[in-house]
Amino acid sequence: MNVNFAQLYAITDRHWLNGRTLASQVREVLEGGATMVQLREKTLGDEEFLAEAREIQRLCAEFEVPLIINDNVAIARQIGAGVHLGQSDMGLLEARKLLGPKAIIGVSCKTVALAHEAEANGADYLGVGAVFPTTTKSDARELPRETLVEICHAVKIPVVAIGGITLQNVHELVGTGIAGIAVISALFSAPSPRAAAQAFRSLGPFNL
Ligand code: TZP
Ligand code: MG
Repeated sequence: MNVNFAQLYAITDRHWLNGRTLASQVREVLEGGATMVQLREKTLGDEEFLAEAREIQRLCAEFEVPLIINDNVAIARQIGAGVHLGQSDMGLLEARKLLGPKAIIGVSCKTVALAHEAEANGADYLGVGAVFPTTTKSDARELPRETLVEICHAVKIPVVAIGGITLQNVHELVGTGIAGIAVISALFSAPSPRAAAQAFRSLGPFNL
C-alpha cells in the first residue's frame, strides 16, 4: 500500500456519537486530513454493519482514502474494502485468499516475531500498541517504546502506532520509525473531529 495512507489512520467508535451520526464524524476527520479510515464496530448486526460500511465507503471514496473494516472479512469482501485483523481474528492467509492480492490487510502485532510472521505472510501494514495507556480498548496492554522501535526496524512494511495517542503525547513517537498513527478517542471524542484531525496533521508527519 501507499505508505502515506498510514499518516493519520482514523478508527471509528460510536461510543462518542452523542447524537451525531458516524458518517458526519467520519466526514469531519476526512475533511481534517485523515489518510485512512477503519470502521470498528463491536456490537452492530451484520445487516446494519453492511449498510453503514457502504455509506462510509462512499465517503472515503470521495476523499480517495482507503477504508478498512475491523475484524469482519465477510463485510470487507462484500464491499471490496481492506480488513484489519487482530491475533484472534481470521488468519492473514485465509483473509488474503478471500480478499485477493489488492486488498489492504493490516495485522495487530505486539512482538517482533509476530511482526516478522505477518510481513512474511503478506500483511500491508502493522498496527502496534498500545503505545500509551488507553481506556478505549479494555484489554489493551501498554507496550514499551523499545518494542515499538524494534518492530519498526524489523519490518519493511509500514508500522502504525496505536493506543492513547493524543495531541499532547504524539511527539514522543517521533524517532521510533513509525509510518503514522492510529487514533480513536482523540479524534472522535473531540468537540470538533475536523479540528482534531487538522491539528494532528499539522504536527506530523510522524515518520521522522
Ligand atoms: N488497539 C490497541 S489500543 C486500541 C486499540 C484498538 C485503542 C486505541 O484507542 P485510543 O482512543 O486512540 O486510545
Ligand atoms: Mg479484532
